[in-house]
Amino acid sequence: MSKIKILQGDITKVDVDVIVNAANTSLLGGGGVDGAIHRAGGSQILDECRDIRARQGGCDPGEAVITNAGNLPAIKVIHTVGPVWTGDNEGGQRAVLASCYLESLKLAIANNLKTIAFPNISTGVYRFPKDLAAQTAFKTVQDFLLKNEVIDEVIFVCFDLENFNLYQKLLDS
Ligand code: AR6
Repeated sequence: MSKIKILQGDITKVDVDVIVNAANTSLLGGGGVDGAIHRAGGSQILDECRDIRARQGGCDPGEAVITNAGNLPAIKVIHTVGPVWTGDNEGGQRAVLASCYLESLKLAIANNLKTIAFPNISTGVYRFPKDLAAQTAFKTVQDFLLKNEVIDEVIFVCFDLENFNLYQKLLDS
């Protein structure tokens, strides 16, 4: 059975070991899924993001950092920063997006977290084309799971129907 699942809904409600946040380089919160996670999780998450900023500055695109999950059902939140789409993959944005998924999975394993939920990173405010983002995310996770047996479950949590349908097609193929 596949370890990859898809869901349509709100990632803040998903009961897994770790949920991933589509943050920005400041780590200080924002709109979209970032705003939803900070609102639902409470101030503990922002406090820890501030500590990380004090230690290492923010978080570069394609990198990931981890905090506790405050009031969320998950144990931890991994904050990763997706690429801003500027057209034509000119800045290697596809590789940066793949790196978001890969670094998040590695960080989950390093923290002994075995079930992980991802939002559709960069497909909101950062305007990454949804089909290209879905292909990139799905392939990166699929390849990772072939080589790493530690992760038990990866859930792609799609907020909108368009993304859900794209992931459904990838899962069926
Ligand atoms: N649960 C799951 N997915 C969600 C939720 C939710 N509660 N809310 C929105 N989405 P975005 P980005 C979906 O804009 O494009 C923030 O301000 C949304 O429909 O949240 O990576 C950050 O601070 C879309 O498919 O993130 C950054 O400044 C996906 O999450 C910037 O936005 C990502 O949309 C990051 O932009």
